[in-house]
Amino acid sequence: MSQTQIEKTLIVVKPDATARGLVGEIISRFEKRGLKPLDIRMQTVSRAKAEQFYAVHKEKPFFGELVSFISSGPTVGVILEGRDAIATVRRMIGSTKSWEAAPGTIRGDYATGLTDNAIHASDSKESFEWESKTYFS
Ligand code: FUP
Repeated sequence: MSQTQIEKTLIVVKPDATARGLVGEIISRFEKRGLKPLDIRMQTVSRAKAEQFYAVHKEKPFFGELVSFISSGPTVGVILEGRDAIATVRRMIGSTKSWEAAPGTIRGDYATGLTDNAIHASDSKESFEWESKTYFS
């Protein structure tokens, strides 16, 4: 049949989207696509946890803004499992910059900015391992 494999990924609904009441809508899209939630947690992450979570970006000029934003309010992290989950979810969330994200993607439908772009999703197995360990710690 196909070459794809069952894998896990992490999505985090960001504070802009939780504030706007989009948690159910966003998780529902993944469920309808056949991605199964395995674990879920709502939390306002501390600055320290946010810095760990985004450690890969620590040298970037936007690091401070990113950390402040993600720790500014409630987030919802979900571990999803499904066929080719990492790439499938990345396609579903759309481009990082909300104004470039295609309609029909989560960012294309709901995101309003660059830092406040509604959702995070792991972009590789390595980032999934690090991010899920950090988020659920
Ligand atoms: P993505 O994996 O699509 O979330 O995007 P990146 O890993 O490139 O960026 C991580 C986060 O930093 C994104 F959610 C958006 C944010 N960002 C900024 O706030 N400013 C920038 O100039 C670039 C990215």
